[in-house]
Amino acid sequence: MNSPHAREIILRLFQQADDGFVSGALISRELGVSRSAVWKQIEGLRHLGYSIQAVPSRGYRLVDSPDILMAEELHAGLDTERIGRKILCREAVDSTNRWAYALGEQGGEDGTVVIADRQDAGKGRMSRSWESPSGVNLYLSVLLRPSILPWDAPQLTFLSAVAVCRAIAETCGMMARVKWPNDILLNGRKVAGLLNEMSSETDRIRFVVLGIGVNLNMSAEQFPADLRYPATSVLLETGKAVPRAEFVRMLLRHLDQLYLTYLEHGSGSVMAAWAELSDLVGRHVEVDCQSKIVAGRVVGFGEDGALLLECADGRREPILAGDVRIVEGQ
Ligand code: BT5
Repeated sequence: MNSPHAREIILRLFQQADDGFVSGALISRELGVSRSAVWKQIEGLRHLGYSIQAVPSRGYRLVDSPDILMAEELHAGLDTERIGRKILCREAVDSTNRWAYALGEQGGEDGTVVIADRQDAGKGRMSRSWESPSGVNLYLSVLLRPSILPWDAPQLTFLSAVAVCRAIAETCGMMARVKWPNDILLNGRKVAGLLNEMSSETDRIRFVVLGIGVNLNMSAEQFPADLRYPATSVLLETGKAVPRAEFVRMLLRHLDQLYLTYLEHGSGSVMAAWAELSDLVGRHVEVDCQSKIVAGRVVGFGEDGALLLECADGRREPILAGDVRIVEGQ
């Protein structure tokens, strides 16, 4: 048995142990290897930063886990149906979206999740960049092959947004808000960004990549000074560090539940959940659509995820992409 698979089994046994102890005999039985081979695997885990106590006649006990993102550990506690059946982790990549996109082109499986500890060229929308220091945050992309029409794909951004808000709420009890189209705000500051990319033919999706970046434990000094929008991390808002592996599992569970509902029942419930997390309806905004700026009052969101604006002349304009600025005092 290879080491990653053995480590996954041992970490799962620790999670399932009632009193925290797992006997060497049980591990050796589950792995089908000798007691000395078990000891070697335990040493391997210690080497990765896991603190494991060995007590004669009781066995091994996991005292502390390092805050690393390792596929075996993420897998060990995961019970999703579609998303995360395969998880790949790397220490550094240019961009997890690029990595997932390349996997998509090579025939990668639906539901594959890729995670990096650091991105050297993290991507935002419209060729902008995403600050991605190591050891503190989450940079994750999911490869999906949904049988939906290409023009429905933007709905998946709303699905990611709801999943991120739910995972943040479960982690720290704070309700994040969504800002159309792809920002997640905590106390009015950007805590996460989403970037979905797609490969399609005229009326068929080959695959979609859901890119999710969440600032979990980033410190104030790690943010560059020239951000477009005030930014924050969960740690900065709550004073508590987030164990990243736990957060990933929660996020994948929410994504999986929402995705299954979406595939079975359509976008209705996802869009309704998203609209509840948005406080834009009724606000006066200006939307920078690159080629033009459109001003108006937000009256709702279309099923395709468009922002519906009522302009000064009474005209209703659906906007599919752009950057929103709330115009105060109207
Ligand atoms: C986004 O773009 O918000 C989408 C970000 C998506 C990042 C994820 S990480 C995993 C996956 N792999 C990737 O390569 N990307 C995805 P946009 O709305 O264009 O916002 C980008 C702007 O936010 C930048 O121009 C900065 O001003 C600001 N920014 C950059 N890094 C930030 C950070 N870590 N936190 C908050 N704001 C940031």
